[in-house]
Amino acid sequence: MGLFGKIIAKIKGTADASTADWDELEVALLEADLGPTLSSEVTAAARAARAENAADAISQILRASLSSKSREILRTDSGPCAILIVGVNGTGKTTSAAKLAHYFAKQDAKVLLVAADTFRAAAVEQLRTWGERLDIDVAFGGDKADPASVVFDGAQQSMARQDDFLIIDTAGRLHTKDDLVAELGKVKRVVEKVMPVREILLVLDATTGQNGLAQGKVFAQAVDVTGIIITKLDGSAKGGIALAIEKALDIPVKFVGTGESIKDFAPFDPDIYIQGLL
Ligand SMILES: Nc1nc2c(ncn2[C@@H]2O[C@H](COP(=O)(O)OP(=O)(O)O)[C@@H](O)[C@H]2O)c(=O)[nH]1
Ligand SMILES: [Mg+2]
Repeated sequence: MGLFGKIIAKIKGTADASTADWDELEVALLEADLGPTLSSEVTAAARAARAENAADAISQILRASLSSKSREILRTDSGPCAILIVGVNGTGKTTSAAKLAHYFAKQDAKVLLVAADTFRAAAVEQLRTWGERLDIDVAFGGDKADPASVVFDGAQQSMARQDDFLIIDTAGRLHTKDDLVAELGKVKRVVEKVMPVREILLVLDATTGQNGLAQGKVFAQAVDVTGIIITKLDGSAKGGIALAIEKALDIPVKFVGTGESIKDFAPFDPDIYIQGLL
């Protein structure tokens, strides 16, 4: 049974659901991280429908709250294009960059990964280890290399090889918004000297709930985020964050991570997602 299954079953079983039942539904929605606005909207819609139709009403409003923007990965008609992976440290950027590279490689696309989180030696090692395991090339620089120079070299290499995708794992330090704007802006401009950047994917950790949403807002103000990867949906009873984010930012969730291994990654499917919630 999904996150709201129990309370919906209860409401359905009564001819007239009580105020306490509706409150219970609203609390369940809040606990699932739908956020206050959406939780009260959904409860009101369910309440306006008859109790036996509550599930349909909820499913409809959840569906309508999802972004109508395309969830496809944007690319160029020909020649390489770049995907920037951004987000706070620990959210799952490096893991998701590797998973995404593998996802494309399985479709016979040519991919180069760039280890641009040069502030942490372990982050470069981590991506290189993924690359070896998955048989995907990884561009990297020396110890504490300037991220922009690593990215520039990687982009030139990728252009020479005529890859389909250049996937760039960036640093997630977030001292101030100004730092973030300056750093991500620089990385993007450097890549764009060589090839177009078609996607900036923001990685958000589902277990951080509404805090993740706040992070999302900061990044969306700093750069043109084109899509979201939600990670750690496996370890979370808070799957509602995908909805809260799409509603608040109108940026489509494009992929979800559901575990630490390479297979735990898939394009976001709204139908499966909503079924899972209900
Ligand atoms: N359970 C779970 N763990 C994940 C997922 N994605 C990443 N992780 C783990 O989260 C931790 C941080 O991931 P990492 O890619 O290093 O984050 P980064 O600092 O943003 O690059 C690692 O232990 C990953 O294995 C996911 O979808 N589910
Ligand atoms: Mg990392």
